[in-house]
Amino acid sequence: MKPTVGSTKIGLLGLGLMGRPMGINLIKAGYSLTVWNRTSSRAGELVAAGATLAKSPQEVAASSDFLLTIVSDPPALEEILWGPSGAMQALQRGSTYIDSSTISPALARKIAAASAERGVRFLDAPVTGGDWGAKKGELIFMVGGDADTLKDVEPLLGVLGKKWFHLGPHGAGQTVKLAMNLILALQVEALAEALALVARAGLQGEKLVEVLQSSMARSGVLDVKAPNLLKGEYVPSFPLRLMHKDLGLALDLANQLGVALPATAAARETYSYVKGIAKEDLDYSAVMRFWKR
Ligand code: NA7
Repeated sequence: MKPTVGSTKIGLLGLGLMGRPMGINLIKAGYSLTVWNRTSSRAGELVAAGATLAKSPQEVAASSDFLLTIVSDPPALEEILWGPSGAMQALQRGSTYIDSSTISPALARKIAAASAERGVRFLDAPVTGGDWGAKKGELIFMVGGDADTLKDVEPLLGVLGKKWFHLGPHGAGQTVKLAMNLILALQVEALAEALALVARAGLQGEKLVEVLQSSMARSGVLDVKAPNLLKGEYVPSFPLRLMHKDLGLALDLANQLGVALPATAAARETYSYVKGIAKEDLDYSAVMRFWKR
């Protein structure tokens, strides 16, 4: 089944930094949307825009042709799928389920198997682009699962994002997402280290960034995050607690596959330290605080 504006019913579970703007874009595109969030007060903006607020994940799944989930981590996703009033028991035969949370490839495969038992097509489709990408409808999806299913959901992905990649069977989207996030984490940590060195030498960090941006070391993520590090302002776009979670998931996967990730393991210690001292929710660029002890 392909989504059709006006008649297709979409369900959305998870209204965090990412889920809320994704929901707004679906409504703006004309889709009928039912939502649920553990903290129901976060649904206010979506309800005002025309979404229906359901009482449980089960209620959302029961009324959806397409279900989309985007919650923090594997335990959160297991809770909304298999906890009391969970969505899995109510997913409709013939419906399609897309999960855009970043979770383990193993959990993605477990969900794919449970969905198949119910006659439901599943895709793991984690995203990159941060909350600004979600707001602008410019996310990038990394997709694992059946190519025909992906073809059918392209109209929905086109509302939420600007590009999608079919990367292989179930779990492939999550595997590539974890590999990508470890690169982002290491790049930002490397910039923080270099800024600490330059500052201790009595030089201005701005000068280092200026040189970087003209050199082979330039990158999109450094362009976006360098101002945060220079100003010491870390309003969450992609929260440090979630990057820390992703580094843990990458290390777990590496352990299962027998691959050494020494730089990732070291970086996770730095992110762990900052997560431990942070009193509020911070962007992952706050890894700089490791050097501001
Ligand atoms: P946020 O802004 O931290 O939002 C997380 C969402 O997950 C939010 O809706 C939470 O509900 C929900 N959540 C967390 N734990 C649970 C449990 N146990 N049960 C139900 N719902 C839960 O994250 P983002 O939107 O930035 O990111 C979402 C995903 O995309 C994540 O995997 C990233 O790595 C990528 P709450 O509002 O706290 O009640």
